[in-house]
Amino acid sequence: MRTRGPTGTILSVPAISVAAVRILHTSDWHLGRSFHREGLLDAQAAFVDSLLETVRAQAVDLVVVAGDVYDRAVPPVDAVHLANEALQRLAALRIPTVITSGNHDSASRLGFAADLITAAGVHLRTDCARLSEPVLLDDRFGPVAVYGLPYLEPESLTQRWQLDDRSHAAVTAAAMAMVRADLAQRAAGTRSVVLAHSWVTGGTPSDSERDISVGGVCHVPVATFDDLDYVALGHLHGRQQITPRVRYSGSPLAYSFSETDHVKGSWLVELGNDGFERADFVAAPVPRRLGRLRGRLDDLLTNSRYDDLEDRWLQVTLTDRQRPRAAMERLREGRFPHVLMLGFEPEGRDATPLSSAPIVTGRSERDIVTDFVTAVREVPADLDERALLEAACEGCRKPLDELMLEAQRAGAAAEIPGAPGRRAG
Ligand SMILES: [Mn+2]
Repeated sequence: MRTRGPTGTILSVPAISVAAVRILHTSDWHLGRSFHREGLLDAQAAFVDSLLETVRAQAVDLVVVAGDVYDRAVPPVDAVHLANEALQRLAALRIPTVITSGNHDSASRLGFAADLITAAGVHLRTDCARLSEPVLLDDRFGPVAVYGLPYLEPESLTQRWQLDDRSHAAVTAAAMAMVRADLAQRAAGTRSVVLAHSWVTGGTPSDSERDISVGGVCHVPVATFDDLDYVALGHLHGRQQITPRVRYSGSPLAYSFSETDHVKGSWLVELGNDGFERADFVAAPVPRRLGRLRGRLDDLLTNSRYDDLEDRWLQVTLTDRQRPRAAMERLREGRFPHVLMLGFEPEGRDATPLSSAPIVTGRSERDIVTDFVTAVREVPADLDERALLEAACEGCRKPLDELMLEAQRAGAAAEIPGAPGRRAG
């Protein structure tokens, strides 16, 4: 393979020779992401350790990461350190690695010094101009060409590539035409692998992918990837196969409670003489299992049915008719220390939203607020609470000038926003 160096010099990178191609397919690391305020960096580091262990134990020849290395365009420093460590360890093992940018990555930042890093066997494919330039491997059956498609943004590429249709399907089809043009020039029997960060029609999303649909229709038909030996997809966070040769590895960790039942990890793919032979799933370490609980607080705190959930990260929905006081504290201190999300869906409550107009028209403020308390709590305000509500209504009714006068008397005029004499800065 010949690649253009940063100053226009031609660097020669020889094809990598292996016995039979074994590819480890992963994606959507989202380094730097947390889970409902729980830091995940240690869990992400444990995944990187397990990935390296798999590479060694399974004699992997090629690692591919199909986008969303980072969670954000400007990732936190410790996430950059972890990515740096992962690449250094892969390079030290002399395992060729192809990494593309996803919709969460900044292509320019992830692709920093890509030409220099290529020399170490790590191929950062973040530039659309280079998507038809494959990384080449050789095994005893011949060459394998690996094309990395960065996330293709319809907004910017439709004009650049002069396409009629501004959609993910159109830009991906255009990119694949370039890949096929390159492939057609290569030796007969060259096997092909493509990395893409797309939502292929038929794929199932979860709650943790960022919407990819801005700028056009979001789905890409699977036929766009016909005739390739393997397509390593990223973007959807659940592992799934669209066809045996077109798969999502999913994210290595769960990033939303909608992924409670997911099995996380990577695909270990083998290519033989005729291309795709098999794919086996390699599970990733689980930092803490997820769980979802629903019921009345007292039952959740006492029923032995929930023993198995005590140590999990939990999403809890309480169904008590009356919203219990200090529910989060009671759940965490009483039994489930790792509750991360708490919701209320009272039993028997009519879920149909009411129009507020008939409830408030022609009624006193005091009646409206006391009714509101009864409606949300199902218990009317007691005498002390009524007095507080009354005082609050009274406070709201006082004219502003009266409030300011009181404040001036208290020598605190500057504390009232917008009060005369208050100066900006
Ligand atoms: Mn993602």
